[in-house]
Order: sequence, then C-alpha cells, then structure tokens
Amino acid sequence: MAKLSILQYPDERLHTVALPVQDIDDGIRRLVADMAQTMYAADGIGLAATQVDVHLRVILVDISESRNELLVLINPEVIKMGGSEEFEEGCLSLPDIYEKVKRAAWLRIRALDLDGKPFELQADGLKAMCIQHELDHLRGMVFVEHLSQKNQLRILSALARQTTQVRGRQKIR
Ligand code: K1U
Ligand code: ZN
Repeated sequence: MAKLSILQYPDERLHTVALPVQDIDDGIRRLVADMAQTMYAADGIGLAATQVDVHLRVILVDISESRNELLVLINPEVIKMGGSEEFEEGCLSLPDIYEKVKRAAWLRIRALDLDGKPFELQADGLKAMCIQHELDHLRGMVFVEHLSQKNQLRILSALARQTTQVRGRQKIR
C-alpha cells in the first residue's frame, strides 16, 4: 500500500471528468488500497480517484468513528434523490476551508463492489452529503463551485495567503 498525493485546488486536473472503470483488475484493487491509506492518513471521510489524479469512477467513503467501515463505490450512479439539506463541508483538496453547501437530503445509489458485483445503497445525513461531494469530484467539480462567484474569489485569496505564509516560513528556515 502507498500513500498518494492529493491534488490541491485550484489545480486544473481537479476539473477532469472521470471515466467508467471497464475491468475490476489488480490495478483497481491496488488503487482502492492506496486511496484508503491516503484517506485515513489525511483524516478524511471520503476520497474520489480524481483527487489522486486518477480519472476513473471510483470513490471511497467512511463516516464511522471507528474508521473501519470502508465503503467502496465503483461506477456509482444516482438512482433517486430527494429533499434538501444544508451542511458545512470540507475537502482534502482545500485544507482549512469549510463552507455550507445545499444538497439533496437523501439518495439511492447503484454501484459495483470490488468483486464487480452490483449493489444498491440508500444514504442520508453525513453519508449522503459525502457521497454527493465525491460524485461532484468525479464530474470535475469542487464543492466551492456551488458557492457564489464572490465567495469563490474570497476562498481563492485565502488559499493564496496560506501559500504565501508557507513559502515565507520555508525561507526563514
Ligand atoms: O472529498 C474529500 O475531499 C473528502 C472530504 C469529504 C467531505 C467532508 C465533509 C462533508 C462532505 C464531504 C473530507 O473528508 S474533508 C475533512 C473531514 O474529515 C471532515 C470535514 C467535515 C465534517 C466531517 C469530516
Ligand atoms: Zn473533496
């Protein structure tokens, strides 16, 4: 297993649309193991393959406190969704940025597991928000792109300030 590096917004590669997985082979199984290690090491509750620069429809979710209830969704598709809920989200591609996003309150998903077996899943609450956030990554969308232009500019300047501060600290050392 290997820890992968996570693309950081506004990296253009985060806007790539992911393609369906054709074959669940050893390459995909290795990708899932590496993504799981990366997600747990970063204390994330989800990760999309897009974020590790692999543009295939693979997402992982684990919202459990024990961090041992890994959900692997290959070629996930929404069957039904409904309701509306606003939730404060974070993203491993935008450290330290948390913003409220309005999404469907619940959804039903169809996906393949690691054995290539189709299954369906119903989710609400944090799990539903996380799955929708990861599905956005697969279509090349980052959660802040749900916000107004003004708020996106505010976030971009906060990120630029973070980068300048890190570079400044590196020069002092
Ligand atoms: O895709 C990602 O970047 C992972 C992201 C998933 C996510 C968090 C919160 C709402 C929707 C989707 C994260 O894991 S961010 C970091 C985090 O662990 C977290 C943030 C807020 C609440 C709970 C966890
Ligand atoms: Zn994210």
